[in-house]
Amino acid sequence: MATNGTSPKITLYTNHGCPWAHRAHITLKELGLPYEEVIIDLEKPREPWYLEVNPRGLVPSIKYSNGIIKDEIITESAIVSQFLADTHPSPFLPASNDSPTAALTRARINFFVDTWFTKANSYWFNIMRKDTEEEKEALAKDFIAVVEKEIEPLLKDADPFFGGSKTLTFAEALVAPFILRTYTYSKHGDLLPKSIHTGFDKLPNFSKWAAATISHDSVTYIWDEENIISRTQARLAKLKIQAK
Ligand SMILES: N[C@@H](CCC(=O)N[C@@H](CS)C(=O)NCC(=O)O)C(=O)O
Repeated sequence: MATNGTSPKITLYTNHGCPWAHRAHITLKELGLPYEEVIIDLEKPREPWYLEVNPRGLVPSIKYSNGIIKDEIITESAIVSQFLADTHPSPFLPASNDSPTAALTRARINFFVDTWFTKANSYWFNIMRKDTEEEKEALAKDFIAVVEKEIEPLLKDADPFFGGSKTLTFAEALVAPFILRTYTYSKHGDLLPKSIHTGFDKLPNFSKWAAATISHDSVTYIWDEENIISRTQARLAKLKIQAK
């Protein structure tokens, strides 16, 4: 069993518009860990002090102390979330020696997250970048087909969360920021075709799981929908101009 030492002191370097940083917010909230946040302005070049924290200049990063560990910096969203979950074992991500089936639970979660990111996640951003409605609709169809083939079967026992869990898990923490953006951009504004959420609604396992996930308090508490939609519209317009 990992040792927690005394209660931790955590600083999260973040930006509320970043889906990768959103993973760390969900994890911290779900584990019930208090933290201080430092917002990094991603519109400006990173200041030298932040490049000392994270030489890659990306968010999220954390600084973590617990009486045994002193002011250690951890970077990369999946590693940050994994570190927090492993240091504070709970049903969110059981420690591998917690029970005879815990290692299997972890393997299933890892496979689900891997499947979302290797098979499905790139679609929504690629769809947004297409110029015509026809191109967007064609790729949206492929996206729905991939989710139906690859993701829907992995959610057969979701109740409502991954693997039959009644509470949010590490699987949701890593994918929820992207599911939330996909639904939001398809339902509101003009970033993604409406056919995406109507297509997803026809997938019984996925739609039930996604509805529970994207309405969960740990997922929504830093979410500022209007601001994120308008920033994404501006970023996309800039990318399209650069591509010409
Ligand atoms: N692989 C990184 C990706 C993090 C990332 O791309 N963060 C973006 C914001 S969403 C960032 O910090 N970008 C800095 C920049 O664009 O200058 C992770 O998972 O933490």
